[in-house]
Amino acid sequence: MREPTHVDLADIAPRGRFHNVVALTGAGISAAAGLGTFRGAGGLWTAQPDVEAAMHAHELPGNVPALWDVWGGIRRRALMAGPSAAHQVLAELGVRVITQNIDGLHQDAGSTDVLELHGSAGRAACLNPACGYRGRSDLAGPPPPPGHVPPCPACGGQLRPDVVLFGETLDPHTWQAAQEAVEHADLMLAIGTSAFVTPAIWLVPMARDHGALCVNLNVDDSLPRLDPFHAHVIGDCQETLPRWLE
Ligand code: BV8
Ligand code: ZN
Repeated sequence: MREPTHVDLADIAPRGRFHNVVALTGAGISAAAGLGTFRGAGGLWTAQPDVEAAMHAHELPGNVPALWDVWGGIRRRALMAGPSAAHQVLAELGVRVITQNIDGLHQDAGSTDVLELHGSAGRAACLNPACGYRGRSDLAGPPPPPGHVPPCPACGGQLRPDVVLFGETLDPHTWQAAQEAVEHADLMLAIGTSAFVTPAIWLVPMARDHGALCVNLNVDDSLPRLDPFHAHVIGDCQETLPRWLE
C-alpha cells in the first residue's frame, strides 16, 4: 500500500470535487471543544482504567451509577462547552456524520444527518425488560450527587444511559445505515479517532473498498492501528477542518 501522505485537506480533497462526504468522528472532535478523550495522554481511560473496566455490559446492573457519572457527566460537560468549530464545519457542509461519540455535539452544532454508533448520553433506557421505556435523559440543571440513578418515569425502575457498552452489540439499523453510507461515499474523513474500537473503525476500509478517498484527521501523527488511509491531515481539527472551507 502506498505510504500515506501528510497534507492539507484542501490539497487532497478540493471541496467541489466530492458529493458524498461521510465523516467518522471520535472523541478528538469533542476534545477540540474542550471535552476530554479516552485514550492517549490525559484520556479518561488512560487516567482511570478501572472506570473503563466498569463500562462493560457484563458489569450491569451494578455499574449503572458509574454509567451515569461517566456518560451523564460527558453530556453535561458537552452542554456547557458547546460544539467545536470542527462540529460546525460538518454541520455547515451538511456532511453525513457517523459518530462514536455519545455527547450530542453534532446535533447541537446543527448536523441533521447523524448516526450515533455508540448511542447517546442524551437518551435513557429502562433496565426493566417488561417496561422498555426509552426517552430523553434530563441532564439540564445542577448535577445530581455522584452515583445518582434516575427512576424510570413509566415504571419507577432504574434508567441507564442509552449508550452501547463494551460487549454490547450496536443497534442493527444504525450499523446497517452506517455501512450503506460508507458504501456510497466518495470521500471518507476519520476525524479525531484512535481507530481502536470495533466495529466502528471497520467503516474506513469498507469505504476504501468502495472507492472512497480516505483521509485521517488527527492531532497525533502516529498511524492508527488500522491504516487504510490515503492521506493524513495532522493537526487540531478545530483548525484543519475550518481551513477546508477557505
Ligand atoms: C461489538 C460508549 C459486536 C460506552 C464505547 C474483548 C472483549 C470484549 C469486547 C471486545 C474485545 N476485543 C474487541 C472487542 C470489541 C469491542 C472493542 O472494540 N473493544 C476495544 C476496547 C478493543 N467492541 C464492542 O464491544 C462493540 N460491540 O463489537 O458488538 C458487533 C460486531 C459487529 C457488528 C455489530 C456488533 C461496542 C463498542 C462500543 C463501546 N462503547 N463508548 C463505553 O465506553 O462503554 S467506545 C469508546 O471508545 C468511546 O465511547 C469512544 O466512542 C470509542 C472510540 O474512542 P475514540 O473516539 O477514538 O477516542 P480516543 O480517546 O480513543 O481517541 C481520540 C483521538 O482523537 C486520538 O487519536 C487523539 O489523537 C485525537 N485527538 C485529540 N484531540 C484532537 C484529536 N484529533 C484532532 N483534533 C484534536 N483537537
Ligand atoms: Zn421502566
